[in-house]
Amino acid sequence: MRLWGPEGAVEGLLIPVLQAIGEAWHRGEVSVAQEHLASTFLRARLQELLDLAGHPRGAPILVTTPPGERHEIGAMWAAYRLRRLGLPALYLGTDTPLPDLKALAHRLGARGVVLSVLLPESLKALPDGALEGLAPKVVLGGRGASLEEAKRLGALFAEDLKALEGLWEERA
Ligand code: B12
Repeated sequence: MRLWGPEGAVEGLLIPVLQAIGEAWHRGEVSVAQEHLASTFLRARLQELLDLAGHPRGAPILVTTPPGERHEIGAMWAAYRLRRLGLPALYLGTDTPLPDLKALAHRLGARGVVLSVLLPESLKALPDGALEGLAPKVVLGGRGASLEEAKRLGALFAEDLKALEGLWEERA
């Protein structure tokens, strides 16, 4: 971690290792227990980084995944990248029901919601306009998201994490 720096270690080592173990699980070469061990280790490191990035004040950005989506690393990494910019990103965990997300966003006065999507099916299951009005800005990203789906659902699309960062430049 020290030699690579935190971001180098996550992007250059931890995420590729998780991907390799996850792919091996998908091929049936690695057990559920082994995959859980690797995911739990990586999740703990990402949580540490999130904590180290501080707890900026202000209207939060809620980061989660859509209903049915339990791939969590992309969401945690997106939350960290926003936090590192001084933005109050709150990682909620995965698979959040939309009515609950909307209620929490309104209660906290959130400036936005960010959804990390790896399974395209999790978006296909949602009706047109399902993300409209969740928060002032709703952003979809990740390999399972697309501009077309974002438009259909009433959200913005960020092609990658750099684009996501650019969407919050005003730092209200
Ligand atoms: C690890 C993994 C798992 C783990 C998840 C562990 C966990 N706790 O998160 C386990 C084993 C549980 C799992 C389960 C499943 N998985 Co899986 N999984 C993976 C794997 C290997 C890595 C995913 C990951 O976490 N990557 C880490 C992230 C950070 O990397 P990334 O996805 O490249 O993210 C980058 C960008 O997408 C982007 N990004 C990510 N989020 C966001 C958000 C925003 C806003 C922005 C701007 C950018 C952004 O930035 C990231 C960094 O550059 C992928 C294959 C792969 N090689 O990627 C399959 C994969 C995603 N899984 C897949 C599938 C099918 C499943 C299951 C349905 C399998 C099953 N039959 O049960 C279940 C679904 C569970 C569910 N309901 O969500 C498929 C999806 C196929 C598809 N439909 O397109 C994949 C692609 C595997 C494959 N080759 O088929 N999986």
